[in-house]
Amino acid sequence: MSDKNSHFNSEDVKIINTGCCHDCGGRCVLRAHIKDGKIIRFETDNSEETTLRACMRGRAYRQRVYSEHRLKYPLRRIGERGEGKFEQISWDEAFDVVASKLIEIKENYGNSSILLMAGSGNQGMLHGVVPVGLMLNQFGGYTRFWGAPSYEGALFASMATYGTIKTGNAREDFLNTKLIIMVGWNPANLIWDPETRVILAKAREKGIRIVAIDPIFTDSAAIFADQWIPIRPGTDAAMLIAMAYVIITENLQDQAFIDKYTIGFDKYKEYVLGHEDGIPKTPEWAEKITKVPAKVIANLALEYANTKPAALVVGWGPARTAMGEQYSRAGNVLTAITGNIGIKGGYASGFMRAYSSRETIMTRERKKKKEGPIVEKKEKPKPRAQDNPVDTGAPPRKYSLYKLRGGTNPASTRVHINDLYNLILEGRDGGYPADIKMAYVIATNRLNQYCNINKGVEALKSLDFIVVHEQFMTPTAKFADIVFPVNTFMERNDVAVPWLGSPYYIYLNKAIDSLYDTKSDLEICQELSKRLGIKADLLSLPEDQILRLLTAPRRDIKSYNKMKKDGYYKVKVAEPFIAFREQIKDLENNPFPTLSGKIEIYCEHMAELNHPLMPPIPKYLSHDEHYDSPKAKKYPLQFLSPHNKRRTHSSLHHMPWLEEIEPHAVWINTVDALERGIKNGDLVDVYNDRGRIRIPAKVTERIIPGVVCVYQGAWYSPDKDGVDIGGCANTLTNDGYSPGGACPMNSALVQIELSPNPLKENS
Ligand SMILES: Nc1nc2c(c(=O)[nH]1)N[C@H]1C(S)=C(S)[C@@H](COP(=O)(O)OP(=O)(O)OC[C@H]3O[C@@H](n4cnc5c(=O)[nH]c(N)nc54)[C@H](O)[C@@H]3O)O[C@H]1N2
Ligand SMILES: Nc1nc2c(c(=O)[nH]1)N[C@H]1C(S)=C(S)[C@@H](COP(=O)(O)OP(=O)(O)OC[C@H]3O[C@@H](n4cnc5c(=O)[nH]c(N)nc54)[C@H](O)[C@@H]3O)O[C@H]1N2
Ligand code: SF4
Ligand SMILES: [Mo]
Repeated sequence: MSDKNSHFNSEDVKIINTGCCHDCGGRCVLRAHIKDGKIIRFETDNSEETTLRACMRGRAYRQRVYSEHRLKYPLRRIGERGEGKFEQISWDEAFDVVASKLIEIKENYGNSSILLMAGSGNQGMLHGVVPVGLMLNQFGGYTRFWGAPSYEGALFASMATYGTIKTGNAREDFLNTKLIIMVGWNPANLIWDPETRVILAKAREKGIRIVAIDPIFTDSAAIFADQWIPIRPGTDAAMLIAMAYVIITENLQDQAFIDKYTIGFDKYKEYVLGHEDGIPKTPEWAEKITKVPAKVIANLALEYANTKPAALVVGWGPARTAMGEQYSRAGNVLTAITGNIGIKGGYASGFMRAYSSRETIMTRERKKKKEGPIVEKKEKPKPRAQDNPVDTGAPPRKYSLYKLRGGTNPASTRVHINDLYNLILEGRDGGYPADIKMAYVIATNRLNQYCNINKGVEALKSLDFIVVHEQFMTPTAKFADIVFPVNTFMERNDVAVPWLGSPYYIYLNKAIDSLYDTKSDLEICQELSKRLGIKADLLSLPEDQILRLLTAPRRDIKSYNKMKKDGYYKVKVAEPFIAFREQIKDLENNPFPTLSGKIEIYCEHMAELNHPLMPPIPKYLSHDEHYDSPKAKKYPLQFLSPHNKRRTHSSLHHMPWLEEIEPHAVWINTVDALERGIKNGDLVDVYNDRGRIRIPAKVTERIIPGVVCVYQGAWYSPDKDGVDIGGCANTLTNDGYSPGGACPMNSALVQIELSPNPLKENS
């Protein structure tokens, strides 16, 4: 078969347009070259801009598809829970066991005793969690979580400030700005869509000034930035508030914008100037907290206020902390008081989800036709989260912004995603809304990816039954009673929608038959549904038919067939999206979707919630696992666990090509290493009261003193003493959550020492 876009064709090689949709903000094109039923190589998108080029992880994907570690057939546990001992069983047996357990547990304890632990492994519309959610909804429901590990602090702050999560400007608009400030944002390594880093490279070439604020000298700081401002983790709110101090005292705020579009500036001013608590939030005040010199803070404040338009990008990493939403709110407010909202080259910092182009088109169409909702009656709606009967009619969660539409689901039947181990261990007696008996685990390496693994082990061990859909024997799958072996992107059809409203879709055409005795999540749910007595509906249709139904409401896909043929569909966009442009042009007819209709510097709804750690204006707050807490005496190092270029969470573990890119290690500054007698490459123990990991040290100046970093995603692997020699960050992190719902993955305190030398101990 010939293909004009390929340079590598031969008669016996067929090219299938497919893609990769792991959860890294990507969704990228892969063109699989198939020979004798096997993928022999991948190309990626070679078409015109915007390119949907796969990253190195996608390009290396053959090593994952053909990994010897793939799960090959259904498994039943024979050893102790978590021991990892299983026997092969038939699909029929596996389906029978799971269906009968589901029925038994439902009859004896009710649907709320079934906990759905779902994750982001597959971002397609059809596979992964989607069929399981549909099946369990029809089965009477389940207990589910609220809160996303990625961004809950940012989301809460966005809702509180703007009443929506649709903030930011489209990527290409970075080329219209004069200054980009990246706070805790590393798009050189982390994918937000395949084009973001290309745009930033172009911005740099254009001479647009870029500043990076991060405790780590990231690849983004190195590649894109003119200035790197190292900062103590968890203290950015103090820096942003001190910037507001400089702007206010220099009278550089955009007063006309503030008067017209915001409420509560005066209350914020009282706090910033110190009239409220006697502490003026000067750059000198912030220097002591952040370790950023007062002069650097003042200069950046002056630069931001005097350069218009400017884009302040308040990233998610610093919001993945114990007081995450305060930082995000402080950033949002700063963009408002400088009037950088709703304008070309500006950036309404917030959730950081520039919805775009795609939505603009849909909205515009809707307005034009004045025909009401996008989903017409004859079309089957997308499966909706709120269809879970266990949540139906439940009153709102106590500290949610329940008066606002959108954002976090307010049902009080739901438990925070980082609090599920307490839910399992304590149940109703502990004040939780359910007593959990079984976990249904799908597309997540739950144990590995959420905080406090040792507590997680205890919780999973206490359950009656666990079923896991997986492709690999992950640390979580080891705890299953039944493991369903699942196929990969390459072995089924799906459609994926990218993050950030990027204007394109990818169609993942099935490239090869399912390997071994694996099935798709959809096929598994189809079989289970029969045994659960669930009537045929969406789930029973063939893949392509379901995909047509699921994509039907997306009017900007002008040709489904073209999307399927090409493996992608790029939506033509008239102009880049700018959040709140309509509000700024005509506020009267387009109020902000907040309760006041304006940008809320002071949020009355938050004030009503009356939570001591949820002030209605953004504040810098310390907490009990911060650098200045009593715990820091025993555990003086702040621990970060960001995402990195080699991995997508824990999904790409068995890929030697990717391991070569960056060996797993704890990053530690030369000063801290010297103090502890640690040399580059030494094996060290990183520990706190929650656990201990053992990994090599990377001694580097790229991280500031007092801070250490272990990139998330390495597989938890306890030795006989319980020391995690896999070096999983979450062995050390705290399973709490901020008042607004942020997971505090970047707010742990630890100590480091050289690992015991086995040779010495044995002698
Ligand atoms: N310490 C620390 N921890 C973190 C973070 C952090 O910054 N620091 N970040 C958090 C964030 S933002 C996120 S989003 C989470 C992600 O955490 P998870 O959602 O758990 O993501 P993965 O670790 O990639 O695990 C996904 C699993 O799904 C499997 N999988 C892939 N495709 C399929 C499929 O089609 N079907 C099925 N059944 N399984 C499939 C993969 O093999 C993999 O084991 O991690 C969080 N954890
Ligand atoms: N390659 C790759 N790309 C990905 C992912 C992946 O796993 N791999 N995951 C995707 C997913 S699901 C998500 S949610 C996003 C996550 O995207 P982010 O949340 O942006 O990613 P992180 O790497 O956790 O954090 C970004 C930066 O914040 C810094 N940081 C941490 N704490 C602080 C702080 O207190 N202050 C400041 N100023 N900086 C701080 C870290 O050092 C890091 O450089 O990435 C997505 N993209
Ligand atoms: S791993 Fe993420 S960025 Fe890389 S190819 Fe896959 S979807 Fe794209
Ligand atoms: Mo995430």
